Amino acid sequence: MTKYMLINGPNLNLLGTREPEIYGHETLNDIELNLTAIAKENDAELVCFQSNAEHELVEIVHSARTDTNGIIINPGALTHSSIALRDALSGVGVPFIEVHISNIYAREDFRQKSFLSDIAEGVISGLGIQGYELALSTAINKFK
Ligand code: CA2
Repeated sequence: MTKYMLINGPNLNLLGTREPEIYGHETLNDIELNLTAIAKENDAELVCFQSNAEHELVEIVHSARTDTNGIIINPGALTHSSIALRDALSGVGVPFIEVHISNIYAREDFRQKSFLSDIAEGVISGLGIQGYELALSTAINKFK
């Protein structure tokens, strides 16, 4: 059975509670349940993980090294700052898709630099939470 990981970074546990005009009304739990169902329909396993701590995100990426076919990651604000997360993703060699709910290129200047995009298989930004579904379907089809 193929296995995928959904990783969400800092503050994404707040989805659905504030700033709905930017991040929508759905909670992280809604997203995780929906994606888990999509994975199951495709005979795949999905491991969901969220943390506000950079080191925990690095550790979960390391744990994907031996048995995970692909990673879908919204690194939150660490997108714009974390060389450690970049090195972890590059170090494990597991293909990943970077997802952003908002269009980071239509926001503040500091959001327009990603430390991950150039080593990602692909980037989805600005399609709302549908971006996660598109990323998972692509991962299931592409990373076997
Ligand atoms: O658009 C995205 O998905 C982001 O990765 C979200 C990050 C932001 O720092 C990135 O630049 C773009 C922030 C996540 C914060 O999520 C919240 C959700 C609800 C309420 C408050 C924050």
